[in-house]
Amino acid sequence: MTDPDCLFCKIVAGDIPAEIVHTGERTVAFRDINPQAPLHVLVVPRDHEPNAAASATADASMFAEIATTARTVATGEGYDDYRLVFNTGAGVGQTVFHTHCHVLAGRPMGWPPG
Ligand code: IU
Repeated sequence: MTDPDCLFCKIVAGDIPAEIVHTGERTVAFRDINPQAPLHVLVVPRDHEPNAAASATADASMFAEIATTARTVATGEGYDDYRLVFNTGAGVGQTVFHTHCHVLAGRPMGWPPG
């Protein structure tokens, strides 16, 4: 399932360039264009869904796969500690409506998040 108007679908398809750091059967990971930490990668499912809740409804195993991909990317770059963020809804800052998991590491992080 893809959406022809979706930016991340175009990145997954290779139609828009991105710095891809990992490709899997069902996920792709690439560096965020506006990094908020020394490591800032987005893990996205290849299948288009507008947010994490919709991806989970479509296929509950997708969360596990995203988490596994995130761990592979973070530990592969030397980070055992990292933060995963799914912004879900414009009200909390989601701007791209294709499910994505932010993988952030490499600096101190406060709690609660802003
Ligand atoms: P958000 O959770 O929807 O706010 O995150 C979208 C992210 O996508 C955000 O961190 C952007 O910097 C990032 N991004 C990108 O990596 N490449 C792009 O071409 C665009 C946004 I537009």
